[in-house]
Amino acid sequence: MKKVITYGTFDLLHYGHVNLLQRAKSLGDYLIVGLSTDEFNWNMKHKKCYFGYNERRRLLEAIRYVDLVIPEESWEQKISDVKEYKIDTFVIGDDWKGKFDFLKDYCEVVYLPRTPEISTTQIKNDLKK
Ligand code: C2G
Repeated sequence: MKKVITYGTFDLLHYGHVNLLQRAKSLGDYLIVGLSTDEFNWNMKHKKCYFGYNERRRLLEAIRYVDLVIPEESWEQKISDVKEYKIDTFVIGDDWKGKFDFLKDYCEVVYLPRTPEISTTQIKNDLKK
């Protein structure tokens, strides 16, 4: 069984996120999502989420491409996650291109093109108009 992992906040879930998850799953048989906790988002990513961790987790678990959701609590957990879950491929959007190349010592690293013209920030800004 080929196992894939990706990480993110996935707040105000939109089709760009789903496109990423669908392509990530197509690279293997089992997809794990490291979902940024509220604390990690606030303290390390300086993101204030609209939906809390449990709501965001519930939404992700409803997506057919997602097999398991685990908490992302630190930048440093990726290597141990890859080892613990015997991951074959790490996937993330190409806005992160190069940032996780250190994982190449442990698994395949794939940066996928982002879906253009959609982001949580844009949704929030558009709703303010
Ligand atoms: N994404 C995408 N297209 C968009 C928006 C997002 O492909 N229009 C992808 C991102 O590249 C990322 C995933 O969807 O792979 C989740 O996006 P975010 O929730 O914004 O995640 P991010 O804040 O980039 O967190 O340790 C890694 C971080 O947790 C990634």
